[in-house]
Amino acid sequence: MDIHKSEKLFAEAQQLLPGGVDSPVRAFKSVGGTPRFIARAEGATIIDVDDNRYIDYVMSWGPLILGHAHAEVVAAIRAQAARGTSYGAPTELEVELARLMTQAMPSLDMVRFVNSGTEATMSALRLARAFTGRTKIVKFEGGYHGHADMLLAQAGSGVATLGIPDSVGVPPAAVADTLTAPYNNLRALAQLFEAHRHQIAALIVEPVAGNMGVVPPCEGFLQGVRALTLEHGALLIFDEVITGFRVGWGGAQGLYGVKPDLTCLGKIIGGGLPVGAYGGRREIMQWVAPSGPVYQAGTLSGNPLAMAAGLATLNVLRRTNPYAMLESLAARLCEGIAAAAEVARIPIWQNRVGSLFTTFFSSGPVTDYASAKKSDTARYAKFFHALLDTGFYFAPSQFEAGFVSVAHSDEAIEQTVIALRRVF
Ligand code: KE4
Repeated sequence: MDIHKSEKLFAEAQQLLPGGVDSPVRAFKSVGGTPRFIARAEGATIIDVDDNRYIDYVMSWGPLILGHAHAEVVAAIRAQAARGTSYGAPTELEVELARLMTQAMPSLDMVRFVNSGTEATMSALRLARAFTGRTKIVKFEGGYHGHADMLLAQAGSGVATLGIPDSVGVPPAAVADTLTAPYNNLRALAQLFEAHRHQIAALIVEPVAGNMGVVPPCEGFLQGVRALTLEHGALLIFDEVITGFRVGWGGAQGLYGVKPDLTCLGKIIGGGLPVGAYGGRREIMQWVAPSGPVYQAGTLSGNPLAMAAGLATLNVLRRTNPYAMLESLAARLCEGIAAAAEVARIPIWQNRVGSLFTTFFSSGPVTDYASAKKSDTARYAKFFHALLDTGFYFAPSQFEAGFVSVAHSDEAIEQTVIALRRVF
């Protein structure tokens, strides 16, 4: 495969951008090799600057549930751009998108739009601390909620990918109030709450973990977390940046029937443009400036161009309800992966929730960060490159999620399954 233009661009990029990228996981550090510079994309296909085509299972890390360059999304962006991209003033689009989201998720009385998942989680935690008057927060080992200082404690995603214990530059004081517990372990969590009675403002959790690779909640785990937070007067924050509108129209809270106090969203609600949001119970959200004393602001928050892309995306999802189709496409893919690995007698463990999946090169079950980290990341790197070299773009890290979109046809899945037999 000729990738000389990517190689040339990567050399140039590394002079101008740290690691040649604008987000660490894109640099292929954990799998090695040269990241592909993408020229254009359509449907489930991305095309690099050397004109190599790939069936894409990263899909911009989740936003593109409808596929790349979906006609209705592109049309909405074009039309809005011609009317202006940002006014720094309220628009009807924000009201429309907020209404759609609050209808989809009953726990959302109100929302505030921001520009990324990171902004959403850091704002939600500031709000939770203000509302409860407490300072400690709880997250799970391997959970990733963006790169705000207080959340870079035993984080997943790129922090796990790069194997850095936590980020330097985060002063100990910034994480002094951040407590961590193992995911899917209610006993450890109960002990943590007991040891810090009346001090914990909130617990933030990925209801389906996506940043240690995909790790679903064990039976009763989310219900147990909900009960513990209620018992101890702490707010429950669902970080649904990945799962929101991904695992169902009502997100993971709809799928598992657990109602959080606050929810963080991103990715799909921006349809590929920068949008994050946090929202929840009216009595809590009223504390957010200017209706309340919790300050949070943003020049481009709720900008009409991004709102138009998010609105178009959610409107198509609501109209077409593609979740059953996404489920069967992803199930076919994972069955194909399992069959190919079986024939090659290579031990893998797969976790999948709807169109969200990860193939762990692990001989045992992966139910938390400790077990995820036992995966053979060198083998994963070989798997990744063998697929990449034959035109299939999987996540360039064992500790990330894979994504199937509406644009992944039966043929695309079939081609992938056939390639997987060779790859294994
Ligand atoms: P952003 O600030 O990257 O928009 O969102 C942060 C975030 C928050 N919560 C969850 C559950 C997330 O998965 C993320 C971001 N996800 C990563 C992929 N694991 C984004 C990709 C990247 O970092 O380049």
